[in-house]
Amino acid sequence: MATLDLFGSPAEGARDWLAPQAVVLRGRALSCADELLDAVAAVIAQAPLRQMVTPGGLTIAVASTNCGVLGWTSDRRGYRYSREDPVTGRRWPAMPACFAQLARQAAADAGFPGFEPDACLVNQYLPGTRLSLHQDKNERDFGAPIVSVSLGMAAVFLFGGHERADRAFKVNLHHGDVAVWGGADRLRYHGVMPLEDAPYAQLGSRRINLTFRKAG
Ligand code: MD6
Ligand code: FE
Repeated sequence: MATLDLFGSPAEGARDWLAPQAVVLRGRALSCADELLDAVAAVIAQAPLRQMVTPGGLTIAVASTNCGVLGWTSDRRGYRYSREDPVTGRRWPAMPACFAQLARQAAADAGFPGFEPDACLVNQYLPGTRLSLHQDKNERDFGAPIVSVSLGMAAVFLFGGHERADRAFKVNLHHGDVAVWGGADRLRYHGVMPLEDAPYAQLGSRRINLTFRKAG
């Protein structure tokens, strides 16, 4: 029922721990979600969504862009953070104030005070899009956590161990949920299962994920 969907995560305020230093803050972004989505549209207008290519030459299914001082990019030469958007040749758009504030506060709620992200990767998923298991290790310092904000259609997040073959938990992420992992859990494998088509409110058949990091 559409009315149930209006409330996003079914358990606003709950904290679901995935590991000692990894938690999903249910509905943490709901109160500012409309503001976040307006800011996402403004970022995409300046730095368009694009499908990047892996060093191995495969096209990444997720469409991405960035905001903040540094942006995550991938091409035939490798994965890295850059100050310029290779598509426009300009700096990435500034990180909107509401993005930085949410990331900082969610990190503090999860036990990581003092998080100051300098990079926000904006990912768009369409029905069928998946993200295979990987570790985030292009950042200079693994001392800072990762903050991941889900907007739009729900997704099944995979949260694994420190080896690719380790068993991964499946976690449903709804509009407004914020996942935070850091410390001993910073380098765990994670990914997203192929998205099911269950249109969500004003975003329709899309999921937007914001991933905040301290990259430089
Ligand atoms: C997500 N993205 O889009 C999570 N990590 O829900 C990632 O975990 C990610 O998209 C490293 C590099 C690119 C990514
Ligand atoms: Fe990742």
